[in-house]
Amino acid sequence: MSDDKTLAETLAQRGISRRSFLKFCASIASLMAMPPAMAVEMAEKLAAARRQSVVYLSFQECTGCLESLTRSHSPKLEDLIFDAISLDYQETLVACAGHFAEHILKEAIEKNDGKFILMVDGSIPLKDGGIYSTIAGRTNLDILEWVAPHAAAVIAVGSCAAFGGIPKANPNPTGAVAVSDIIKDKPIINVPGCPPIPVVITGVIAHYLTMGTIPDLDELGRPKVFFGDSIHDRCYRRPFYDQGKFAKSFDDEGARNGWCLFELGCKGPTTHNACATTKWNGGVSFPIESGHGCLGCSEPDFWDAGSFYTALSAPTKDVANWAAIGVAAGAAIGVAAGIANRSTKTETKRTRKPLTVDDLKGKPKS
Ligand code: FSX
Repeated sequence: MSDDKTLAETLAQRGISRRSFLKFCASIASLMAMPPAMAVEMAEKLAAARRQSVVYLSFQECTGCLESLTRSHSPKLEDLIFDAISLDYQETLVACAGHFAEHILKEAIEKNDGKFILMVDGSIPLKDGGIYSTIAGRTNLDILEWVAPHAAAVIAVGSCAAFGGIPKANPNPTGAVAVSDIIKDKPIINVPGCPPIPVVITGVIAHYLTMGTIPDLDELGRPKVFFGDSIHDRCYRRPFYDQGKFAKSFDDEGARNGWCLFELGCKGPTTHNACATTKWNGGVSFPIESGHGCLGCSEPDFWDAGSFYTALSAPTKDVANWAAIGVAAGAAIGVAAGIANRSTKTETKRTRKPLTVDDLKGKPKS
């Protein structure tokens, strides 16, 4: 699939207009909180770029990450991104099978040694010699340790690759670990979520193509531009939280009025992701907008962090108390997390540490 054409040549060949391309660049620049002028600079750099080789490996996972990436919405940002990269190997999408597929992977590595981006989804099982997930007779560990040293950088796609995810959930029967537990000498960008947001995955690739560097990362290796705010920071139901107005069940008056889902177990206050801003399915909605609390799937060990339907802190007896707690917690979170992040003071946002449950309860982090 790899070729030596520039992106501009590739797009022209595919009948994509300059206007559509500039629109695409403006969307990506906006998504990454760049000033509008950067869209033009991005367009120039991208147009001149050779198609970036990408090798995509899948390990212990459910294929939800790839489904998310490929079933993305219009405008076809992802289609353009796939024009901008040369996806030289992806097991699910590759047309051939067996020895031919193995040959393609080997060829992709040799042809762009030291230059390709390695995308990995799924965790890596280590127990019993890694036998719980093998491809063509090789363990996931063996394949990762073979391919990663030849990559320029690694993108760990999904919570399984980034943090171990559901396969690592207690009692972790396969001894699953994250990519960063194995690979120590390469830049690794974690793009968690179960699955991750498609435009966040492609935004990270676009950043690399445009800047030639990986984006600023938080302490968990996630791009700050997408994971700098909590779901709670950006949630459209946040005013109800601050007013102490909470749905008590999924079918009560509060739920019908669109009140805050905190008491129903929403993990938005401790979860960092862009769902509330980019949304899903073409920007139509996201879980909270659909009436269900956030599960916290982009945080480490989210599956073992308690019931999805238990509130982060114990409910108090009356609404007045909730209002007081809500306003105080809201103010604390607002200051700590920087509601002012919505302004252009992005540096403040990007240096902030992620909130934890202990932050909400006023306990110091251990
Ligand atoms: Fe994990 Fe992805 Fe969840 Fe599934 O590849 S992050 S189980 S959506 O598929 O790895």
